[in-house]
Amino acid sequence: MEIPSDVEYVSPSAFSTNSKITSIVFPASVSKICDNVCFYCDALTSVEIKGAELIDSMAFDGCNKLTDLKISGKLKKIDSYASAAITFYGSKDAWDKVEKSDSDPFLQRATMEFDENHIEEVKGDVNGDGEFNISDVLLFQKWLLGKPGIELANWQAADFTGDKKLNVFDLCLMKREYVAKK
Ligand SMILES: [Ca+2]
Ligand SMILES: [Ca+2]
Repeated sequence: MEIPSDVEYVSPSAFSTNSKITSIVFPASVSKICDNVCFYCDALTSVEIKGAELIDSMAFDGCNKLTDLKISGKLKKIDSYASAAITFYGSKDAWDKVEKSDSDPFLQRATMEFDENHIEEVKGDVNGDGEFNISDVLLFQKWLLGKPGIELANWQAADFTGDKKLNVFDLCLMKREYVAKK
């Protein structure tokens, strides 16, 4: 399941003991993975955490099938009981700086993969600098007007309508999103 990208908070134990969910994507807007959020989700195999700074205790405790856990490079602290195979969107150095328990058996067992080149996708961030702001709106507008030499680093970020095409409808939604964000 994909949690909508405007959700900022998922409460502790939100999916606890759910045996139907097989995958969960926590959007970049969710800054904290609360305790027990997926406690004993025994069908869960993959989780992607796009922006959280904290993974609280027992968030994935008892998720025995969870073998694919992708974690944002923004992570600062991971409490006990993560999982078997972790992909961290950052360097090994950054991972070493994450506050964690060295005696956590789950972390000790985990196989780590470091994906330093992963770009956290930020909706609207067409120039790919990691933030959505007025310069993205102006860039996209110029691109739509066909100004020469204008390139979008990440065109998908502008596809607000989700139809894999870019046009004025996307620009309208982008502007609305920009105004709402301010
Ligand atoms: Ca940007
Ligand atoms: Ca579109």
